[in-house]
Amino acid sequence: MLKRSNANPILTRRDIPEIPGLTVDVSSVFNPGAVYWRGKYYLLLRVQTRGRETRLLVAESDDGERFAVRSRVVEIAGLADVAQTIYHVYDPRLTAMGDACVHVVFAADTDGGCRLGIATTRDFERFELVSFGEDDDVRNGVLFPEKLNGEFARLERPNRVALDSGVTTGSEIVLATSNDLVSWKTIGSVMKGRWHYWDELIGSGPPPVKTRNGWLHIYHGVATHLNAGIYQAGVVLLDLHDPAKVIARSRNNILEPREMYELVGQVPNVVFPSGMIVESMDADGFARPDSLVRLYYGAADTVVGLATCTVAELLDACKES
Ligand code: BMA
Repeated sequence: MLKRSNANPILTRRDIPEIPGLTVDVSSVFNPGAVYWRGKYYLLLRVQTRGRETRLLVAESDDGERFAVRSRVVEIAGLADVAQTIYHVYDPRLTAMGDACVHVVFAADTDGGCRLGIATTRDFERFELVSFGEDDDVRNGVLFPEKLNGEFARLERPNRVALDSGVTTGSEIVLATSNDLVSWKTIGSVMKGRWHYWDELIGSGPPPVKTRNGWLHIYHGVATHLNAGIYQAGVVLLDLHDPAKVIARSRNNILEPREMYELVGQVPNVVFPSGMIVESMDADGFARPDSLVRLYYGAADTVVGLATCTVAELLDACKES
């Protein structure tokens, strides 16, 4: 159903400009956040150096497929003041709050585990820290594009499953709400991994998109029973008024590693959906069923891929049970 772009991978390490001391002969670029904002497509890229340090870089485009990467590393004002030692800032997810601003929800590795931070930009030049989580080990945070029942809402994935490799991951997505984007309260479970099937471990992909049928949400699932983990994408439909309620969930994955650049790389067998741009919304802000969807994903933790479909196709995939 999802069609890969003929230009895939749309970004590789060769597209990353050399910034002395910061991005020289980098190893990889993957897991981008994506948004269409004031007439342009933006990606916020996770770039990894040969020192295995992580940098965020902005890429922009007029057509959603050919991106130019800016020769500047994103700095988040205020992040240096956080009391915890931050090793990596990565996997940013972008949410436009109407025309006012774009929020970035990012993961950050600290000594105490993974934290979620939120930064805001109005121009993709300056990014300012809004909040940084204190003690929850959590990843894959995505913000809804509007307040729900008067509050900000986000999906997040607590890290509670310890793998033999020493990595802590998770198999549940929960809903949290906040008045100020700073203190978050967990409301409850949204969905859990399905053991023995394609999505044993799960985490949100891009932020949910509003349709007349519900919040359309693409997530990643990991099959752990096949020796090494396989990362795939799936889709779920959440209730418009109570997004902790799942209306329908895809039985099959909708994108899995098949192309060489998805099968081979720093981490083999990974498609990691992280950005989703819906072309056409109606006057009330709902995605049109016939609208084109652009899904941006990291492939094998090495390059960026693009795949397209329509909103209606994603809704159909949810119903298949
Ligand atoms: C997850 C995250 C992602 C990564 C994926 C595959 O746990 O760390 O950033 O793409 O693993 O390695």
